[in-house]
Amino acid sequence: MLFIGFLIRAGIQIFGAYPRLYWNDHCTPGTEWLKFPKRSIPTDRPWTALEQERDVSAWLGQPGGNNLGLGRHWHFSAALFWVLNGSVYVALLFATGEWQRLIPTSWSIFPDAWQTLLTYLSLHQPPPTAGLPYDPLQQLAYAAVVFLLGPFLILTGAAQSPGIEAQFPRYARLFGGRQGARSLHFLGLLAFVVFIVAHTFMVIVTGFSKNMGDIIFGQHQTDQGLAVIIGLALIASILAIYAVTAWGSRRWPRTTQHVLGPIIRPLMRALAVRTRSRQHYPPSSISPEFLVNGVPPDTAEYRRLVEDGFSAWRLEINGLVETPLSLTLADLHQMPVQTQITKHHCIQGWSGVAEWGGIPLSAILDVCHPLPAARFLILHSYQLDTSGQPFYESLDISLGRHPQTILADQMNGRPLPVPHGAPLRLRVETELGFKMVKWLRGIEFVADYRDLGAGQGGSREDNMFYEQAVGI
Ligand SMILES: Nc1nc2c(c(=O)[nH]1)N[C@H]1C(S)=C(S)[C@@H](COP(=O)(O)O)O[C@H]1N2
Ligand SMILES: [Mo]
Repeated sequence: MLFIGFLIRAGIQIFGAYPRLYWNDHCTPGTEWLKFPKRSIPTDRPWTALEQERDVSAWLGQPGGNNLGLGRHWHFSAALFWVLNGSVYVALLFATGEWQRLIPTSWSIFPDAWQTLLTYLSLHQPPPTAGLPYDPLQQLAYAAVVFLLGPFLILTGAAQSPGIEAQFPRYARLFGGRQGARSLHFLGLLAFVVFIVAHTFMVIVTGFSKNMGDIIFGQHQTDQGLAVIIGLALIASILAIYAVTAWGSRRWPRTTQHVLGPIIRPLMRALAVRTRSRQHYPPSSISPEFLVNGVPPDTAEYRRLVEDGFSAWRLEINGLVETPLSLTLADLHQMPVQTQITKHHCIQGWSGVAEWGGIPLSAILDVCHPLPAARFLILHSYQLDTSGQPFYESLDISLGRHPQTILADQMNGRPLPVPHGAPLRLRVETELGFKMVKWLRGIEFVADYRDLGAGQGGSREDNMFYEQAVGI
């Protein structure tokens, strides 16, 4: 109960970051099958996907407000404990023979469950199945939740990981793609809520104190009063835990990031850093409209660069390298070019497919020769973040050698447009979009990112409490 409540609450929080559901991975405005609020997007001015984030009430969301980063920390930490807890439960079911409570052994369960439903609807209480504590409808519902709905949520959750989809592009397709997986994951959440409401209702109306005895002590012959007290106290404690953790997260977001971060980090890093992108989508899957996040740099310096066609632009490569470089676009065009058609996953939840062309980062590493002490690349942008500081992100140096990590100056066969990061932006295809710094100014090699900004590994980690390596 504790973990599924965290999962549902934090799931609603995450949904609020992009409250639109699609069955196509382009997320073309107007093609959503569900959206909140109904108000549509501006047509009279450029807009960014970030404007579609919605505040979530703390009654519903964990931790409430506009808090995607912390919502993800809660969702993924709870998911780990929920899966661990569920695995122990299922292992014990089979180790003890108790699986027979849940798994029906005869097809007659379906007509029997239907009869049970009719009995309930006629406001009578059906008898439990002989030898079992549950009636057929109950058994079927429990079996479906434990063995179908639970795994379904795990599978559709995993299908939303950019790391998993990059390495196994066909996996997400089983669910209709990235957005299909997100839509199904949302419907799974609704199914869980319906089950919880119906289950709670039945516990109350079919003999509350007797049922509490069965739930708490495994019998209802004695101590029903005590079972009710313990049961209600447990429910009250769980609700109090949600309230206190939601409030605490909003009050001390950095502390929350530091407490929950280490729990989810090994998985996040494994999916972001250890997976290899092997995406080769056909040109026909390129999105007609690719959404934008981040507003182009609004500085005189950048405007001058745009005006003279980026001829004065340089990519400065420095820090812990043997050979610092200062590269013009013409220098970059001397290097080997790579194109790739890949799927972009924004942390908010939207996606899009485009063809990117540019220089493999590994080619740059081969020329600048990072020193052994260099463990991270810092990508610096011309753009100022919402905090007023230059946008930056860090990347594990090992990712620089991944096959589809490139510095792109081409999009869909044309020079990179300004909204998408002209003249040069990063593509790192196993991670979420915010790592792919646009309007690049330079790359700095460092031993640690803790001395930069607020020390969390990038602008979004510093200001929005995201993780540094984001394979989910
Ligand atoms: N400099 C800079 N780079 C940025 C951002 C930003 O705000 N500033 N937004 C990031 C986010 S959140 C995403 S999803 C992608 C979006 O890339 P696109 O605008 O080409 O779709 O760029 C990333 N790179
Ligand atoms: Mo994003």
